[in-house]
Amino acid sequence: MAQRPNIVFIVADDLGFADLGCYGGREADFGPVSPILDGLAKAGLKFTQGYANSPVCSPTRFALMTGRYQYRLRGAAEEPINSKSRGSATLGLPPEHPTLPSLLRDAGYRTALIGKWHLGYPPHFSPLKSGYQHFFGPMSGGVDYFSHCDSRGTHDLWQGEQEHHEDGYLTDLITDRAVQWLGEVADPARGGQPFFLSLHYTAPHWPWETRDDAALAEEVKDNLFHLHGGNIHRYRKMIHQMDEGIGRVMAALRQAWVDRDTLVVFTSDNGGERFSDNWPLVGGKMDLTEGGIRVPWIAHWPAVIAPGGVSDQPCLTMDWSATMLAAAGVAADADHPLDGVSLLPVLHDPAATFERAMAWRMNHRGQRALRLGDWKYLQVDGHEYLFKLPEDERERANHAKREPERLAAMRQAWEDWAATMPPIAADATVSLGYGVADMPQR
Ligand SMILES: [Ca+2]
Repeated sequence: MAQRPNIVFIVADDLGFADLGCYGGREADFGPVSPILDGLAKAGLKFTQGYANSPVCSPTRFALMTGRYQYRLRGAAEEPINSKSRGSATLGLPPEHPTLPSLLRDAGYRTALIGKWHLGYPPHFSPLKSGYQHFFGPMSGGVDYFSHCDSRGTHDLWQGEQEHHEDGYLTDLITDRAVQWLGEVADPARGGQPFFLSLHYTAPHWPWETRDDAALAEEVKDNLFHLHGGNIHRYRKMIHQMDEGIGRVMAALRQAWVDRDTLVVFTSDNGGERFSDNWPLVGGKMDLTEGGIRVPWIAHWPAVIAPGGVSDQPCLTMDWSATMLAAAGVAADADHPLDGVSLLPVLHDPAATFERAMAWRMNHRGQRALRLGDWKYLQVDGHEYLFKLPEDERERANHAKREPERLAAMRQAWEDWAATMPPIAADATVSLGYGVADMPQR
């Protein structure tokens, strides 16, 4: 049997489709925003039609952990899980549910989550209860980069299930811990015990703080959404400082002589927020227009992936969960079959694309979406749209009235899919950080 790969799965938080240079992003005033990630894309495979399972944080993370449509779990109906859920026994990832890390752990992988969890609070939920052997990071959806407090002012940095206090800029602390952990697991990995590292940065999520902005922590402590601050310059710097961290992680893999046999995947949990560049897409976080769900996907694995590839394979977050299990030679749990489809054949041969229907729904604004081939069905606030994406990624040319039969067929396909999922719970919440009273919409 071929050697099982190590896996490093990197998630950025609220990073938009075109925020990285390799996805068409502009340079910052200090130069290229993401030279490390651009280099990974160049040396690996870049996906142009990759999506997040949801346009908001925690639902996407449910899908990543389970390899299944997140709608199957009650906690994922929260858009997103908010800090009021602390103490809830319902709103989180049930510990008994098989997960990507638990399946890999049971197959002999060493597992760690370094970074954001956002899938429920202890004592009922935690990374250690769901398959990770090691955890360092915040449990909630957003924390200050310096005080490590959430939007209600509660300190939220953890080492395992113990609260942990440490000074430092969270992006750098996450990088430091990742490099340290890789140092510990590299030798066993070469000896045949591979590792799985989930590296979930909180960057470039609000508040708008770079490494040099410690003084802002006091200013934003009562308004972590930071509605009076931020700008594209600071935002790009936050991405850049995460990119630097990823560079240090890649260097650690090289120094340990495990980079060739390590699958590194990079993505974002949802589309970009207020300072993001989602060009040419419309919408952002919380929207099922492309800007809310289309995200970067970069895969780097020198032993398998030829450099410089670009793939138009449509894919979703949960497909990558299936891909990682397939790469490790690990089967899904029989009682929890995957909705995700392995992309391993595409990693071996980027030309080996296949058809992939993908569906979404949101409580927020009653949104529904289905992508099949070139076409996308979309419903927002009761209005229906039909777009031919390769011709119009910006979703401005609405074919709904011109092609009523196709519209009806795609609506029916969405209904058929939705009938296989539990309905949205009546008490599910939608949390918006801001509205038109805070800043004008387009
Ligand atoms: Ca997010």
